[in-house]
Amino acid sequence: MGIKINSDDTIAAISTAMGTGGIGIIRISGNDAFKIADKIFKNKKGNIHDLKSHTINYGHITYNDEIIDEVLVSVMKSPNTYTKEDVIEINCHGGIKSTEKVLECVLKSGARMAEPGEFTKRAFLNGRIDLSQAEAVIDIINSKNDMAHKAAVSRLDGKLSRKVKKCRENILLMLAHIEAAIDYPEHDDEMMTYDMIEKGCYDLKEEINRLLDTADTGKIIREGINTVIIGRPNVGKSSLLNYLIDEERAIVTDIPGTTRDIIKEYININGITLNIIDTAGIRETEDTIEKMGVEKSKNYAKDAELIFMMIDGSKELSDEDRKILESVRDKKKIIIVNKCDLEKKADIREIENYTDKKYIVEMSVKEDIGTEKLYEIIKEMFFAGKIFGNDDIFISSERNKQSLLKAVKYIDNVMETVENKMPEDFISMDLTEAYSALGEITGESLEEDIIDKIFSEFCLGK
Ligand SMILES: Nc1nc2c(ncn2[C@@H]2O[C@H](COP(=O)(O)OP(=O)(O)OP(=O)(O)O)[C@@H](O)[C@H]2O)c(=O)[nH]1
Ligand SMILES: [Mg+2]
Repeated sequence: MGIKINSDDTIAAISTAMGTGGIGIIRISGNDAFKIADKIFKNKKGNIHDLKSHTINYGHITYNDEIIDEVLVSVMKSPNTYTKEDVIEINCHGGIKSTEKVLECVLKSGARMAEPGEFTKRAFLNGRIDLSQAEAVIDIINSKNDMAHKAAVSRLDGKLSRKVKKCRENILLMLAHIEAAIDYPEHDDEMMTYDMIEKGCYDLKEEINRLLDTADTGKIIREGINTVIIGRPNVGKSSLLNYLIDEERAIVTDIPGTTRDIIKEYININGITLNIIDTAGIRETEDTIEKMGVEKSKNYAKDAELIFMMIDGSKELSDEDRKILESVRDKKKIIIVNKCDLEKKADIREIENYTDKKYIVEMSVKEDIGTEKLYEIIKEMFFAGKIFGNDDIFISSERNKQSLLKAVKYIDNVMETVENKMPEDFISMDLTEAYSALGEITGESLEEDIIDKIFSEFCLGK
C-alpha cells in the first residue's frame, strides 16, 4: 500500500473542507502537475511552464470546451513547495459541486486521487520535514485549544527534532570512540572509555527524561482532560454543563432523574480543554431506562481522568452521596458543593473526609459563584499552576513516548555494562539500539508500514 519515494504518480485532492465556503482549493503535486494543469487551465498569459513560479494566475478551468469554473491558479515549481515536487493549487469557487467538478477534470487529465496525508507524506519522503514535524502538521489541524496549537507549531518548527538529533549525534560520538578503542586496542585507555561512556549516558538520560516528564502534560494539552460530572439526581449537573459550554445543551428541570443518557461536549478553559460528560444522576431506581443511564454514569466515572462530584449543599448529605463519594475515593476529583445561594445544610467537614479540602469548591451554578475557583483548581491539579512559554517542548504522542522509553532502557543497559566492566561490544550494541529508538521519533529508523499507518490517519488533501 505504501507509496515509494520514486513514485511517478501525480496526485490530486480537494484540500479545503467539504461543504460550501468562499473558496475551495484543489491541490496537485508531482512531475506532471504542470502538464495536467495546462490541459484544463485557460488563461491569457500562456502555458503553465512559461509562468513564473510562485505566482497566482487568473483564468478558467475548461473541459471539452465547456467552462467549469472561474479560478485562480497558484504555480509552484519544485523544490520550494509543500511536497518539494511541482505543485499546482486551483482556487475555485467554494462549493461541493464546483470543487468536485474541478477535481474530476484534474483526475481525467492524468492525476491520481491522493491518499489521506499523501501530500505531507511526500514532504517527509522527499526530506523537507521529518516525521515529528509531519505529525505536528496533523496536530495543528486537530488542535482544540491555544496551548495545543502553540505546542504543535513549535514542533513543526523542528524544536523536538533538533533536540532528538542532538541526542543521536552524541550517541554516534560515543560509538565512534568505542569503535576506535576496539580497532586500536593499543591506544585504548579502558578506564577513559568507560568514564566517557558513563558520563555521556548520564547526560543523555537526563535529557531524555526531561522530555518524558512533559508527556503527561503534552497528552492533556493535545487531547484534553476526560472529565465526568457525577452525583445524585437533581444536584445541578446538567446546569453546570450548560453553564460551562454557555448553551442550553442539556435539559434542566427540578424533577430528579431528568438526564437519562450521557451528553458529551468539550470546553476550553484558559487554554485547557475538558472533554466533559454529563451523566444521569446516580440512585437506586426501578425505571429500566434510568437504570441503564445510572450504569453508564458509573462506567464513565471509572474511566475518567477527572471527576466533578456534585453535591446539593442545600440538603444534608445523604447515604447516596456518601456511596458515590466512596466509589470515587481514589480518583482525581473535585467535589462541587452546589446551590450555595440557598441555606447551607451539607456538612463540609464530613465531605473533607473524602478529599483534600483544597479540592472542594462551594458553588452556585445559578448565581455564577465559584466557577473561577473551579478553573484555578483544575489548573493547579494538572499543570501545577505552571505557565508555559514559547520554547517549551512537549511530548504529546504515545508513539514518541514509547520511543523515548525504549531509548532509556538501552541506555540503562549500557550503564550496567560499564558498571560491570563488561566488554565494549555490548555497549555498542545497546547504544545502536538507543540510537535507532530515537530515530523513530524523526522517522529515520521506522518500518515503512508504520510510516504508512501514521499518514493514513491524516485527512484527505493534506
Ligand atoms: N438554587 C439553585 N438551584 C440550582 C442550582 N443549580 C441547579 N439548580 C436547579 O436544580 C434543579 C436540577 O438541576 P439539573 O441541572 O437538572 O440537575 P441534574 O443533576 O442534572 O439532575 P438529573 O439530571 O436529574 O440527575 C433545577 O431546577 C435547577 O434549576 C444552583 O446553583 N442553585
Ligand atoms: Mg441532568
